[in-house]
Amino acid sequence: MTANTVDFDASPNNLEPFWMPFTANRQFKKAPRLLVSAKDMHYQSHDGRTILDGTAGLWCVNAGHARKEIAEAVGAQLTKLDYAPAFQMGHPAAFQLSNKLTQMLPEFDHVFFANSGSEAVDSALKIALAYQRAIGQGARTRLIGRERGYHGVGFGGISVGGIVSNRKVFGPMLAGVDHLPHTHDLKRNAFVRGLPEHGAELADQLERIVALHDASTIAAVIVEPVAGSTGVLMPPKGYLQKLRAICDKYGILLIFDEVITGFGRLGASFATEYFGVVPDMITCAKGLTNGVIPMGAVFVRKGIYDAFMNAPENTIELFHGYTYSGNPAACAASLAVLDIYKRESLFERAAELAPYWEDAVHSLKGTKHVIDLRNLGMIGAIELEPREGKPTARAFEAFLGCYEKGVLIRTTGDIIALSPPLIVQKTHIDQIFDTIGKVLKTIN
Ligand code: PXG
Ligand code: PLP
Repeated sequence: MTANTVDFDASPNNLEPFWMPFTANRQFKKAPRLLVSAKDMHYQSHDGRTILDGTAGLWCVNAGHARKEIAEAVGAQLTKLDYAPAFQMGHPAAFQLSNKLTQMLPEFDHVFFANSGSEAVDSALKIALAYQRAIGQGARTRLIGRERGYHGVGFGGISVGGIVSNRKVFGPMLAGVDHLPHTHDLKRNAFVRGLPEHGAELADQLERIVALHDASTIAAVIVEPVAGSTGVLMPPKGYLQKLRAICDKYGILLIFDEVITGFGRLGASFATEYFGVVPDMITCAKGLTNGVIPMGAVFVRKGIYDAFMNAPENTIELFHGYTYSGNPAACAASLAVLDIYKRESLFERAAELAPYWEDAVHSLKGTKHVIDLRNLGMIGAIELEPREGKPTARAFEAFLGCYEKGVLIRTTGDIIALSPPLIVQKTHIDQIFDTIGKVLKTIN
């Protein structure tokens, strides 16, 4: 090697240069957990162990790991057309995918592509502002999120989001944002199966926000139909319907962030179908490609796109987009996984398994440290009593304990969140909850 060449193979096993996302880097690098291969419901770790995936990666591998059909479709796409400019040019797969996606949700007639959930959220917020302006409501610039909401990590997403640690060190963020209260209420709703009975009235807080700022200043409300990242909070019965009614009353757009609930997680295509509540926009990502190629998307309800189409035909209607909007390989992955979802009826399968899953979640009632159990579709949550003076420590020990015993779970704060691939078998479900139950008994 001469002085001015770089040896790209130097120290390939040095863990240091990678600044890992949402990770305790120093702790991890002292005792790393590397996943080196995956198939269907299982990972293999670098130290040769088989790990059952209780979390579909990060809520994204809904059709299970290493699906051959997806790999082949992506490979074929890369060989045929690797990349096409996204602005003022097109390629067939992006149009094909938009058609397939809008067929899934008849009230929505256009799709905007991004590369992650965070970008989908930023795109939706920008479309909301631009739409209000396009219909002569340009004073509507306020965006309303919710406490404990997670909408990714862009400045738009953390502004409307409500997770304190994701916001507090990043300055003032977007101006003119306000937040609804969260709906978590252990006093009234602990250990409820499915949707909580109490709390629909919390949607009326939107009336107070409207009274404070005036409806004429509010562009959109964004919520997760089921809050995932914050630790799985189900909407109280009637809550989403009330939000929809209040938004309608005041001309406010309603955005459902379905990055987690989209593509079968609840045993329906999307939460909008599951709850029978139709928002004005839906953001999605994750299950859109089975997680294998980054992609996000925004569905817009009929009429929204049309409102942008009034200027002369040679004008760009929306000054927004990404180098990789509708990336060919991502489109190919998505088309292939949509085929799998349909062919294997995975959304229906999730609905059929949901009662078994519910019983398995609630079988942990009475287990040491457990203060609440929650479930909906193929989502489960186990809330632990935080260790005195050391919040999150107990749940992280449970995570490590389960990993040691060959089950991947996910923790956030002192809540264990579970979301297996939708190909999960009953024996896997038993293994997940047996393991968690055993581990909880052994930790302090
Ligand atoms: N909105 C919602 C509702 C999400 O759940 C995002 C936006 C952002 O997506 P991207 O692709 O930018 O990460 C998400 C992502 C967890 C966990 O452990 C959840 C997410 C991401 C990573 C971890 O709960 N959700
Ligand atoms: N930064 C610079 C300097 C760029 O040229 C671009 C895109 O051309 C971006 C950021 C945005 O990148 P992307 O389109 O991948 O979001």
